[in-house]
Amino acid sequence: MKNAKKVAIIGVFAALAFVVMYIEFPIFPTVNFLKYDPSDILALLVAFIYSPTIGIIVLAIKDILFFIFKSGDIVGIAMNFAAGALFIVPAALIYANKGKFREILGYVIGIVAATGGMALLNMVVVPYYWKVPLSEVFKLLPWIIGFNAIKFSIDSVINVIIHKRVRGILEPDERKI
Ligand code: RBF
Repeated sequence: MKNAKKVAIIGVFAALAFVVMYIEFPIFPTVNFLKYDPSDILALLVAFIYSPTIGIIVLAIKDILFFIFKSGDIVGIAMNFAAGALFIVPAALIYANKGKFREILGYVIGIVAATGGMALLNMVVVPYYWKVPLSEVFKLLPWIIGFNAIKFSIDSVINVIIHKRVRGILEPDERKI
C-alpha cells in the first residue's frame, strides 16, 4: 500500500473510532466503570484488511484523542487500549486472510486473550484505582470477565457481518481476484 493511502486510512479510521467511542455505556451496573463502545471494531477492521500494526496505530490515536477531548482519565484509557490490543492483535494474526475457519478461531482466541488478560490487569489496577482491597476485586471478577467476553463477542459478530463489505469498498481491485 502506498504511504499516502496508509496515512489517509489511519486518519479516517482513527477519527471514526474516536467519534463512535462517545457512544460508550455500561453493560452491568455493578461494574459501571466498564463501558461498552464500538470503536474497537474500526481498529479491528483495518487490522484485518491491512495489518495488525495499522490496527494498533488506529487504536492508539483513537484513545489519545478520547483522553484529550473527553475522558481525561489515563487509567481508563490505558485499560481500554490494553483490552483492544489484547483482542485485535491475536485475532488479526490468526485470521491473516486465511478463510472463515481462521477468522472464527481468531475471534475466539482474541476474546479469550482479552478476557483473561484484562481479568489479571484489573486485579492489579482496580485496588489502586478504587482504593479497595483485592478481596473486593475478586467479588467483581465474574462481572469483569462477563463484560470483556460480551464486549468482544459483540465486536466479533459485527466484524463478521461487515468486514468483507468494507474490504470491498477499500480495496475494490482485490474483489476481482
Ligand atoms: N475496558 C475494557 O474493555 N476492559 C476492561 O477490563 C477494562 N477495565 C477497566 C478498569 C478500570 C479501573 C477503568 C477505569 C477502565 C477500564 N476499562 C476497561 C475501560 C473502560 O471500559 C472505558 O473504555 C474507559 O474508562 C474510557 O471511558
